[in-house]
Order: sequence, then C-alpha cells, then structure tokens
Amino acid sequence: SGPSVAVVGVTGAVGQEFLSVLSDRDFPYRSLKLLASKRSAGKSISIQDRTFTVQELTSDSFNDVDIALFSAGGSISKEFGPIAVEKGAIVVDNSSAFRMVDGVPLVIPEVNPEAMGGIKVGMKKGALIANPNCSTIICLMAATPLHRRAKVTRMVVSTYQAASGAGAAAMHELELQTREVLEGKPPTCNIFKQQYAFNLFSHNAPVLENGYNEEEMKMVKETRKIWNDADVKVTATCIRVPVMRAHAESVNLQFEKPLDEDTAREILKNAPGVIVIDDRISNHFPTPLEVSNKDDVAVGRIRQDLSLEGNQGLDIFVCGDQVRKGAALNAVQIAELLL
Ligand code: 11C
Repeated sequence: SGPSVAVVGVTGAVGQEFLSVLSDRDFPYRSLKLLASKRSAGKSISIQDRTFTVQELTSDSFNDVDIALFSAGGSISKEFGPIAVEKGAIVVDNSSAFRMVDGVPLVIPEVNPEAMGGIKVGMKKGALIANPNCSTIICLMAATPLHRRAKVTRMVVSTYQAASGAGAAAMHELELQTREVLEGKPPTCNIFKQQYAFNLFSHNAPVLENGYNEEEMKMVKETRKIWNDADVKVTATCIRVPVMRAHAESVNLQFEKPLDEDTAREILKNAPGVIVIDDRISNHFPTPLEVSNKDDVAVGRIRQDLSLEGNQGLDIFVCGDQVRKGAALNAVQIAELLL
C-alpha cells in the first residue's frame, strides 16, 4: 500500500534532503524511484536499510509513479514535469518553472493548504503543485500568523541567504574558499565569480530592468499568490552571506489593524512550524546555525516598529533551514496532503 514515489534530481542538495525527510517522517511510500542525469545513473543510495540504484531520468521514468518530487532545476522541470503529469503523476516541483502559472497551486502547508484544491493520490489523473522559493517560505511561515490577525498591508524584507540556496556546488565552494583564504591562497571562484568567504554580496539571480533581482521579485509575486492578495505591498533586498544552509531574514510588517508585540509573540508561539527565540536579556535570537537541519522556522527580535503610530507595525527576524523547510520538507509536507 501507499503511493509510489519518484525523486527527480536525487543527487543534488535538495534531492538528498528529500530522502532524509521521507525517512524521518516515515512517509508511507510503496516504492521509491531515484532519478538523476545519466552521469549519476548506477550510483547506489541507502535509505532506511534499503539500497536503491539511481536511474537515468527519461520520458519513460514516470510509468506507475503516483508522486514525483522534482528538484533538478527549472529546465528539467519544464521538460519532464508535463510528461510526468501526462503519465498520471502528481508532481511537486521545487523549481520556479510553474509557480506563477495560473491554476498551479503554490503551497506552504501551514499557510495555504486550501490552495491544494482537493488534489489527491488516487484521483487517476496527474497534476502539478509548486513549492515556493525558500526565502518566501521562511518569511511567510512567520509573517502569515500575524497577517491573519492584523492583515499585512506592506512588508519590507532583507535576506541573508546561505550557500545551499545555490546548490551543493556552492556549499562546497564556500568551504573551499574559506580554507584557501585562511591559507593565503587566491579563492576558487567557479560558482559566484567573486570571493564569497569572509564577504557578502547581492543575490546572484539575474538583475531585471526594474533594478530588482529575480530572487527579490519572487518574494513579491509569490507572497501575493500565496496570500491570495494582489494588493499587498512587498519589497525585498536579497543578499548572499557566507553561511552554509539556513537563510535569515529581517522582516518589517505594516498592518491594517493594530498589533502589539506581546500579542504577536503569543501568536507566533502558537504557530505550527514556528519557534520563538526572543531572549532580550541574554541577547539570544535566531541564528542560521541553530535552525540548521531543523524543521521549524525560528523567529525573534519581535518588536514594535517605532516609526509607525498606534502599534501598526512590527519588526521580526526569522531564520529557517533553506534545504529543509525552504525546500525538501515543504515539498514532502505537500506530498503528505496528497494522501
Ligand atoms: C537561493 N532561493 O537561496 C534561492 C534558490 O526559485 O527555487 C532557489 C531559487 C528558486 O539562492
């Protein structure tokens, strides 16, 4: 019993995390197919005392697949996602390929499970569901419970994004560069084309004509779709920092109704998938290291925005594991909603 599951892009950072999350959550799959490029085909991967052989992704890969978890980049999703759907699979896609397509649910299970629109395994037809961008997920995990209470009218986000967002090769390069710089050698700059260790820079996504980069515009557009609110004002500045695998975000929220910081703290303490770390006396607040390899998103620095009258704004600081809640965990939670 249970669905047959395929993981597309299994050798990548998120692909590997899919396997950990499926196993940690005892996801009740009947069978598991591990798919990757031809280069990785034939590799063995062990999960829960069983060994699987990685198979090459082809258009025949999706016969008899109920759920396909994709994280192999946008072009693979665009090519093989529709093929998988055609074969009757429900695709949960971690890329940006289909997120803004009308009719494709863009889902954070704690935030907008209703957007799934009743898609279930066993309905005998394929479907596509998109996993939001990691920065959007981590931000909205904390902002949504407050939005539900006081309605956010404007949100200003600044991100401090980890290497993992750019994949396993970027994580490797950060480690390598750190070693090289400490040894007085010139850093290897294959992924980012500039020194990353002991530095930070504007997010590597392409910069658009309006001056925002793609990562920033994803936060703007995806928030509107997930909150089903075309009018919410969102602006973002996305920065890459030399941290391995968890993103941090400073989020300023402006509300329609007043919301005081104590009420906000209580709301966040009770929010699913969120923990509050907000110890002013010890100056202990969320850090990327503390949330690395964890499921929950941590929020702290919860304070009234003094620039606004009448408790109409709050500042918060959020950290979440980019590979886990920002990608693999969120996708597996979506898959759980399909059962
Ligand atoms: C990052 N969020 O941290 C990016 C990577 O749309 O899924 C993922 C881009 C995306 O660099």
